[in-house]
Amino acid sequence: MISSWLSPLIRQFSLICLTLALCLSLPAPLKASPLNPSCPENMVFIPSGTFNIGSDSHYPSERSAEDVTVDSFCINQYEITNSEFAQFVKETGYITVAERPLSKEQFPNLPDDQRNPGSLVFQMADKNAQQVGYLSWWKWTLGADWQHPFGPKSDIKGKDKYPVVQVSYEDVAAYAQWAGLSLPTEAQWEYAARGGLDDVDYSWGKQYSEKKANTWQGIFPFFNTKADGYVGVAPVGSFAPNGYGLYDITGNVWEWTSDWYSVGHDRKTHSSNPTGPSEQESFDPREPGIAKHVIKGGSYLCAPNYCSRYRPAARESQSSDTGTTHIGFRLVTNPLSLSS
Ligand SMILES: [Ca+2]
Ligand SMILES: [Ca+2]
Repeated sequence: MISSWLSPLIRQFSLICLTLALCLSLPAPLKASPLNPSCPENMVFIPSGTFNIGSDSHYPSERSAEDVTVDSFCINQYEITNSEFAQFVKETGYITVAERPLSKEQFPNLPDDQRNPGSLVFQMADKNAQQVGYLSWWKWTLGADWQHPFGPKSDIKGKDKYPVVQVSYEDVAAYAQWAGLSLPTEAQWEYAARGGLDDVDYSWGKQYSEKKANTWQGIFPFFNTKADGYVGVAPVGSFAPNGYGLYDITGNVWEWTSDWYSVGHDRKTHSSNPTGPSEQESFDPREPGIAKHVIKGGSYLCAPNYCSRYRPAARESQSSDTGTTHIGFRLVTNPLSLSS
């Protein structure tokens, strides 16, 4: 998703800054949910089971569908919100990748205006344009970060219950460490997203509905009819939950998983609790040489004419050092960990 010339720069910088994440405070003990003692607060218990991961009837990246088994686990009921991420930053002083400048020592040949902190921001195309270049709707924007998702003139005031965005994989992994939780594997995420429904395309059933999740109606990226009530991000829980009680598991914002990306599921090494390929095996033919993670669920930018990935089986690759205005996350934990 990020421009190929830009990604290596940010990637190198992220690795240098990795030590920040390792200096975080130890996680606080998890408190059990009063409604579901097997899981921490704000999490839902997902029973173990076998399901058909992937799809043979959609994008090639979803093939081949195969049965896998996952153990029981707990998963956040909602996408992690601005309020929750703010608490993490308040307690740890964590600085996200998008907030870090690129130093002259690290990038001596980089022009000054490209060394300032920033991130990628979605920009709608001119509705009168006949066509636009692939991914041209992503604009590198100085000053864009989780507190200013669309640049310095934007903010998150009054948006405590909106999902946090502009967070890289490094950022969400740091949050998970602080919270004492984990990023879901792709298999865990997809199993939970199905909500107990197998052999259907959507987390709510067989047919697409513009009322079931925050997606894009109209012709992407030219115009959005707002038929579902939201042109952009919606507060978490604005749409009905799936069969497991999970809100916005498809749509609203994409969600990071711990799996490295490769095309299809053939590189999954086993059928029980699969974890995907290794970092060295990660491969996206659109940007070879850049290891990427799997993101799931689609977002408010996914439309029937482009990126119809508001389905549990759908998947996309994302440079691990890059957040955008439409990627967030939720976390998981093992129910047995609560006994400690
Ligand atoms: Ca929408
Ligand atoms: Ca989502």
